Amino acid sequence: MDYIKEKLITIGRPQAELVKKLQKEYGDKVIQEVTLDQVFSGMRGVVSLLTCTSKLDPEEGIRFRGYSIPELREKLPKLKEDGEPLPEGLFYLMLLGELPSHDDVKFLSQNWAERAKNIPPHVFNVIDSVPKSAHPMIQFNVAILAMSTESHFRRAFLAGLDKKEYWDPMYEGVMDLISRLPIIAAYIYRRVFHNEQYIDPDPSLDWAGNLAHMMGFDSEEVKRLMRLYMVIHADHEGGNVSAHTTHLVGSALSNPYYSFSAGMNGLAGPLHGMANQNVMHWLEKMMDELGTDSPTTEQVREFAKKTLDSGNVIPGYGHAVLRKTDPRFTVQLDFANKYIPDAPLIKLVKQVYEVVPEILVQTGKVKNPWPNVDAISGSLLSSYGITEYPVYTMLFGVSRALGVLTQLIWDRIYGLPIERPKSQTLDWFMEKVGFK
Ligand code: FCX
Repeated sequence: MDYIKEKLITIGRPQAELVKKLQKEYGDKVIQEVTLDQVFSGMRGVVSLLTCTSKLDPEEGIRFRGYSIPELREKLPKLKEDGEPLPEGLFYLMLLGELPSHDDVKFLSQNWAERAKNIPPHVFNVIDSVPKSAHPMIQFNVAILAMSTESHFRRAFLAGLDKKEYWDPMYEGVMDLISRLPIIAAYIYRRVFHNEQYIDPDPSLDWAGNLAHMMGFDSEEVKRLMRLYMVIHADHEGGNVSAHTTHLVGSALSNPYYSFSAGMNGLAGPLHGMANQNVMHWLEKMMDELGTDSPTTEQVREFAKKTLDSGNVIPGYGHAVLRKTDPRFTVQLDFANKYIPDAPLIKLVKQVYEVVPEILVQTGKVKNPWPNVDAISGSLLSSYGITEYPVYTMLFGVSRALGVLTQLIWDRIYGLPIERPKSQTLDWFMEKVGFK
């Protein structure tokens, strides 16, 4: 057993006991009242999930096991003093609830590089059988499903493993899956956009650095950006579509591949992870229609208004929980201001930021007029040469694996049951509220 796994269960067993005790002794305590409005507006604010990896504050943004993004950038191990933290360190923090050392992070980089060596050939055959024109998220997802032939969890379940031990094969599957996603994503990227000129992994590199390398970007600058991208997209507490779906499907004791694949189908929706690609389409359409790469701020304002008037959302703006500018947006803007202050796309992102919040406020209905993570991530990638928009959501997905799959291990440590909320008919709701 590797030492991280040993540490996990040493921490996990008492936590699982605590959850059981809490439920047994306080199970009948009322924690919240739910209004009809909450049910009809997508369960906003309804507390119904136990998530340990991260927590989202509407004003302050995401905290991973209590640490904000600026704190993580300071405290998580980096390869170089002026670099970005390694996503391996964030995984360690989310899994074990404590900050890793340099050695812990090195162990994970090496462990994942080793595990990534054994992707079965049929996974690549499955990708190759899908047309290249299919969206990368389709190719990514069929590959994830195809990898489930390797599921430790399914094998252990069929062999009759005691359910208290389910966390163990789940951990193994999650580690395998996370280790392999960069190879899969880079394969799809090179297949679709670089004429199948594949690049072998370099096992001496870190997980995100290796992804940049296999995509064909070997500069330290792109690797640094990739590390940042992989850290900030990793988790956003439990109720967002990709996290909730992964957890829900996992609650049926589906293996990590099935569960994560389900989450990725949710990430591919335009109101969730696909927004990063749609922001780029929106900016491109603006430049096309205006016939210039550098529109005036007034032109940007008019274009945004036109988008709203035509009944469309402005991608990259708004959020179901956040009520301030997303710190994941801010950290990317700081990064751009530091390293590529003159990039034309970043200038455009800033112009949009200048005018869109005010326009959204004027609608009188948008609860959060501020930018989210997707408002800038594509422009940043594009400014560094990763210009192929359709891969942006897939890269988001590679990162999201870190959080949602860590939580899946914890779900099995806690021994959480199959999820089954209650639904009601319209008549029931009408009667309940006394509708006449
Ligand atoms: N542009 C135009 N209208 C918007 C808007 C936007 N950016 N954001 C919200 N609205 C509208 C909603 O469509 C809704 O209109 P309706 O009453 O006519 O149906 C109204 O404002 C109230 O919605 P609100 O409560 O503020 O927002 P929701 O919680 O329902 O939705 C999302 C949140 C994120 C889905 C919404 O703000 C949106 O569609 N944004 C654009 C897409 C986007 O950027 N998604 C990425 C989000 C996130 F960061 C991620 O998951 O990656």
